[in-house]
Amino acid sequence: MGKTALITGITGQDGAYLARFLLAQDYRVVGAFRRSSIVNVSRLEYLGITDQVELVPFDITDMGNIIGVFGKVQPDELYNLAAQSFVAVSFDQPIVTGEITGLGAARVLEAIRLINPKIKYYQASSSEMFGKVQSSPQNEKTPFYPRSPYAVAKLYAHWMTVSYREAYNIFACSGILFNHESPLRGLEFVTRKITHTAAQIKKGLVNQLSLGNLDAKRDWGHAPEYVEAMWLMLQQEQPDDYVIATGESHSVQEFVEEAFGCLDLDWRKHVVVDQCFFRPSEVDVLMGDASKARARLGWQPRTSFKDLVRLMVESDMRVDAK
Ligand code: NDP
Ligand code: GDR
Repeated sequence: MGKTALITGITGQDGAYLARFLLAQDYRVVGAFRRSSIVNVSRLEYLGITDQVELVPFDITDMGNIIGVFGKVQPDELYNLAAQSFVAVSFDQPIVTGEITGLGAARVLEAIRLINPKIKYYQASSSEMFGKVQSSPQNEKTPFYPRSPYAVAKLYAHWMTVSYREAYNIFACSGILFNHESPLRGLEFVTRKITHTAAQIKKGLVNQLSLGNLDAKRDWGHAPEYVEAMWLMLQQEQPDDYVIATGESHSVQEFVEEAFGCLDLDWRKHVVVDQCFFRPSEVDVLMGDASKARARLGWQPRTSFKDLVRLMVESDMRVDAK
């Protein structure tokens, strides 16, 4: 058995794909999950890896729990993916978002400093930190301008990562990942909401898809490729921060057109715009420049926009909601 990796947020989209990737690299993978009345390991089940991952109860808001888990697991690498990750909800729950998404990272970094500063740390930072973009495309040098409580919390976690690297020499990396999607994406995010509902319409189960801002543009990539970049960052000689993106930007409407097109459906007959899905402040357009990752990590995206939409639609035609 090789190194030990501890993944917070193991029950999420990226946690599942990262666990699969690390298992294939012969890692011992420990997944830290939040205790609830029903523990949802459906994504690990979907990938057929539940039995290969050691699961430990973990809550990123509880410092004692974090210290206990790190002491017991003794990880070589720590991937901090746990977050309240839905931007829309962060406007309704700004404090809990700050506790989990912002201060959570600070607790994890502090536990690393106290228990074993040799643990390598990956922080799941976000293109949302660029928010109201100051220049385009966005790279590691682009100034940040967060536009939601989620983005503000992520920005705090990002700077704490940089700060612990510089102050305590911890091998801490911040991966500034642009949107990445898959059949395992949560149903509340716009891509999966579109592909899942389009499939439901095709199956005759529903007739309407309600969306918010169709003009928002995002740089959408394929999640399994993005978790590889997380690992690559921790294998370098020096810790650093990297933008991970495709370099292409498409609107929500383009995603809708593509998804409905895959099913020979006329989207205009089914899509309605509902103000309730608009956000108090919006991120209008994001487009990443991942040339540093390409040069230093040898990382590049492999799935085109059209192929991403199609693989999600096809998956949603095969199965029901996860
Ligand atoms: P998900 O929302 O699918 O997963 C989030 C994970 O965090 C879940 O496992 C969730 O557990 C866990 N979590 C939430 N609160 C706590 C808590 N208090 N203690 C412990 N665990 C908790 O996110 P993704 O997999 O899509 O994203 C992974 C990370 O990357 C997140 O930090 C996200 O903000 C960030 N990110 C994601 C991008 C994307 O496009 N997907 C882009 C850039 C950054 P539970 O199942 O119990 O809710
Ligand atoms: P985002 O993803 O906010 O970019 O955050 P989301 O899919 O929620 O929204 C993308 C864009 O689509 C617009 N939109 C809608 N969004 C949702 N969820 N539902 C709708 O009905 C709808 N209609 C239009 C939004 O306004 C927005 O402009 C994701 C999360 O994974 C974050 O955790 C991560 O950090 C960023 O991606 C990068």
